[in-house]
Amino acid sequence: MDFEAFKAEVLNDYKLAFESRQASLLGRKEVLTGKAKFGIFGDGKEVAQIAMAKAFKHGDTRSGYYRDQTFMFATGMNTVQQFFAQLYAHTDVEAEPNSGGRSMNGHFGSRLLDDNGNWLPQTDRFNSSSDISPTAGQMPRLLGLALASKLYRQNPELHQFKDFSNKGNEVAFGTIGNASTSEGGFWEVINAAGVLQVPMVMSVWDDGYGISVPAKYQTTKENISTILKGFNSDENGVGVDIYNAKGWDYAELCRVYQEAVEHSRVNHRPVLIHVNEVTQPQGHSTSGSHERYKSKERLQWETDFDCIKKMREWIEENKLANAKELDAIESDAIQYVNDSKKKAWEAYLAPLKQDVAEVISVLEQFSHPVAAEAISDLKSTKDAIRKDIGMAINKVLIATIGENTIERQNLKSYYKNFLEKNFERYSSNLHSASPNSIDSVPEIKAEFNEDVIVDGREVVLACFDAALGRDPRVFAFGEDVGTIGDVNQGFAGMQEKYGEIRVSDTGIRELSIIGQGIGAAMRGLRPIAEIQYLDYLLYALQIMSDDIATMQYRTKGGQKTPIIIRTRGHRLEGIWHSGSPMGMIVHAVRGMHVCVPRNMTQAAGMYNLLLKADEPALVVECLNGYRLKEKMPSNIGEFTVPLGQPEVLQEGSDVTIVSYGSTLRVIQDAMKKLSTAGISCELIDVQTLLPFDTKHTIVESLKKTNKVVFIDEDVPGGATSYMMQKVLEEQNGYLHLDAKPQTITAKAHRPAYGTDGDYFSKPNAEDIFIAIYNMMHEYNPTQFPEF
Ligand SMILES: Cc1ncc(C[n+]2csc(CCOP(=O)(O)OP(=O)(O)O)c2C)c(N)n1
Ligand SMILES: [Mg+2]
Repeated sequence: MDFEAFKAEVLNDYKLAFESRQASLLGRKEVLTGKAKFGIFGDGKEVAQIAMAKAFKHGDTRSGYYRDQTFMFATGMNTVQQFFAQLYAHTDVEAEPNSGGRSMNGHFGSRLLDDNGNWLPQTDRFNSSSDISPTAGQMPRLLGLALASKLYRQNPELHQFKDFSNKGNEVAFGTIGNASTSEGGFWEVINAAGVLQVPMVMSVWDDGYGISVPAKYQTTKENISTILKGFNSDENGVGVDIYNAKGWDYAELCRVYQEAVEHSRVNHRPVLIHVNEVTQPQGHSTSGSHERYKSKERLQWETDFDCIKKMREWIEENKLANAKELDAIESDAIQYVNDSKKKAWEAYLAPLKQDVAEVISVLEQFSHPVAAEAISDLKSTKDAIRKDIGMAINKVLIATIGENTIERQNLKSYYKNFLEKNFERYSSNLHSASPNSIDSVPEIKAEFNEDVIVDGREVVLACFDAALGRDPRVFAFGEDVGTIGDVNQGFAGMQEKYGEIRVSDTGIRELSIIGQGIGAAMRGLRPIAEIQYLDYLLYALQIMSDDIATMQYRTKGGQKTPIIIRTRGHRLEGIWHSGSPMGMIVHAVRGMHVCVPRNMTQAAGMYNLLLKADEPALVVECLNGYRLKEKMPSNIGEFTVPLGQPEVLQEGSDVTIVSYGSTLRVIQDAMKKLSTAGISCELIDVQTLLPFDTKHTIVESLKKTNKVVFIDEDVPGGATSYMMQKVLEEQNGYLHLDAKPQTITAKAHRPAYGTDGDYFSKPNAEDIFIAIYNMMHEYNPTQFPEF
């Protein structure tokens, strides 16, 4: 590069850094003057991020946190105007592409999907996964984003997917604050990246604090790179290579990033860059001031070592520009940021003003004095928002209850429309709406040419074999999944057949197993991430809830992660091998699907469907079902079980029983006993808890039996209550009841060990018999005398 070009690049970098700083300063003002609710900014981290952006290439991807605005500006993934649009919570994704106004400011992400939910290419542009607030929550996903490059490089069958990867030459860039490295997920992912040897560049912005808590309370020896030294690669070349740079040293940062990223990209090596001596000029966020907890000396040091001040000094020392030239750059930057902010605010206000004007014209039709009051409320509210409109409309509707006028009809229909529009703004995109959503996959029934009876585990094995054979993007991993083909042999022989890159063992690290899947799925692959037992899903439930379940929603349809999580649960033995905490799970993961197949054939049909669709799901197989005999479908790789469609397993006339999973077999046992007592039950397997009976078929059974019992192995008030709400409230099942609806569940504790532990802790056939018999006794004591 010649001197002039070099000089121009440096000055452009300075301009960018200065603009970003202005955005932080102005952003804080916007919050303090009430135009935005909360602000968290990247001041103090500008120069390091510019250095990072220089090493970031098309196809690369970021998984970071709320300090990265400068990086987003430098890569063009955000403009300053878009940054302000997010601060104001502008709901239009054109104006605010990160989240469509759904995430607080500084939560970045690029659009990975088109308006129909289909993948956009990734290799011809810069990419960023979308940020979440839980500290270190970006780590699990980062591992998968990096792992995808390894798969794309090592599996030649994947080289055809050029939109996602150029033979695995892409690097995944992570960023994290120093204090957040205290989180378990950070350590788990650093170790896993070292084991996997994936191209991951982890930057730590070390400003010495996590809100008010200094490094002394966060990090052993107060230095993350010192204590990570043992990860450095050894003579075998394996490890996580650690680099250091000072946050105010532009030249050093540029050099370190070039070297570290190149090393990672070429050698597929994880690296960590500890960016030390970073400042926080405005403190942590708009929630408080740092003068409360930083010493005078520290505050003075932060002023002296401010990265922008230092960069300016360096430019002057090296005679790349003089003070006058730099002043001009600064005043241009100030002007530009001011203009961007203004444009963002006006664009944010314009549709609101329009909505206010529109509702006023509807309210003006009323002669009622309360309408005039509502109009004047709206007119006098400075920068009225949609909440003000909702309040004004209801003020009038409440005051005019009973007046069946045309104006009131108009206002009611206006209100309905208003709610629909705001549903789109604030509640849409919880799930995929793409042509590959679960609802668009056609049902193909299982076929059985001749009766081939096998162990259940052979059915899932054949399903996975077909999936791996059909699609090179499918890969499976988890504890014991590789060499032995999972603890129940569902992948037996698959590693030998398809290679270690497709079917692999992982360390014992549930959180990052899921992260591995999340990130890889975001880069076009089809991971089947296995959690050995449902009882250990809790280690991963946080990231399922915070990252997977929110992804479509928090990006307003801009990103997706079609990960399939496979696990096994329900009845077996002991406190940690027989769990069925389905209520906890379905409440934590709205935004995902939760399948609870009663046997391996149903499970296989669900896997087949999920692999054709593009949505994330959890499949809980029955832990006690692998050795039970099932018929092997002849179209094992093809047939699908649609989600959200219950199946009536046995018809009956007296009581409807709604259940799922392993409990169904216990119920069937109880039903035999009930039929000897003259009680006929209809047994319904819901098959999936999310979605739940989307066509409202269960209520049809209640119309016939007028009695309903919900049974499972969860705690009292767990998933049975969830099912009850769905059927009685959502489906209006209460209209058809002649007896109190009931739930039969496990006890509130986890099951004790042994057969008797199971018998007395979980619902057994006798419990079920007595509960249902008593229901019939109450309903007709003559026919069914006291038990
Ligand atoms: C799991 C979790 N715990 C607590 C918080 C609240 N919180 C937000 S930022 C933060 C401090 C993070 O400090 P650091 O990682 O050093 O990043 P910095 O803000 O200093 O750049 C905390 C405790 C959170 N967001 N998530
Ligand atoms: Mg910090």
